[in-house]
Amino acid sequence: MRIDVITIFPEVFEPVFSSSMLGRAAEKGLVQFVTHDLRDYASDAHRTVDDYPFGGGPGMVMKPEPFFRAHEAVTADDDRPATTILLCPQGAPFRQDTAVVLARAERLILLCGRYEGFDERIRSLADLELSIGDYVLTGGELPAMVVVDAVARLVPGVLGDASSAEEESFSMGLLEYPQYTRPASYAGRDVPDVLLSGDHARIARWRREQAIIKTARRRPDLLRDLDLSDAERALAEAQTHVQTSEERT
Ligand code: 9WO
Repeated sequence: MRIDVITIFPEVFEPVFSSSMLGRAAEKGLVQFVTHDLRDYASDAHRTVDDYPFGGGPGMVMKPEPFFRAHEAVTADDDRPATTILLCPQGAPFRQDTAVVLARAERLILLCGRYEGFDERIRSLADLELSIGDYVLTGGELPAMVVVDAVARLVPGVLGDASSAEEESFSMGLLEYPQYTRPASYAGRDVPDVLLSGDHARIARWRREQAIIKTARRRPDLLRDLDLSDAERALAEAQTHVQTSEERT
């Protein structure tokens, strides 16, 4: 997979793209990261990428020409078909299932904005507009890093242990079950006996039960579309009458 990022701050991606997981993926040739300075595609000596909004209003808007020229150049640099993504608060919610779909792409091109918004015509470059959450940031760079991190780790071979991506939070639509490591007793707080039992079937049942309980208490919205057995549904339903640990503090 090749991932291109078009931004006025290409340097902020450097430590992320060379960090442990993504850096190793790039060294192995599994993912190629290429950043592009949007200002290189501006047409004036001042390398201007923003301008005043027609109709008035606060702040500045990203000009269309630099993004169109940059996107044209980046697309033409490689024969493979690319999915272009614009990061903005108005985008579709980015979720684990979005990451799973994007991890199958041969190429991604991420468009990062700044200032108070994009000229609306820039949106036509994107196949997809994505939001990582309902808040406004100073730019699309941090969301782009979030998307790259979530997607790249799902590219086959990137994670050390392939099965950990399968089993983790959200892959079953549930929050993760409680996890423990040594010591078996810490400050008077013991690891649940079942995890020390060596009975793998019992451990699997306990983990699924705990995942359902945790999801029902914290994120009941995640349970509605899930395929639960009658017993599991009853277990989830019972949690709506139980205080969460957050509520007890
Ligand atoms: C800033 C602003 C200030 C005053 C009035 C209106 C305003 N709108 C904005 C704004 O939306 N700025 C954006 C900053 C323009 C596009 C890039 N920026 C951005 C992307 N902020 N937050 C995101 C983002 C992207 C994906 N997921 C969550 C947030």
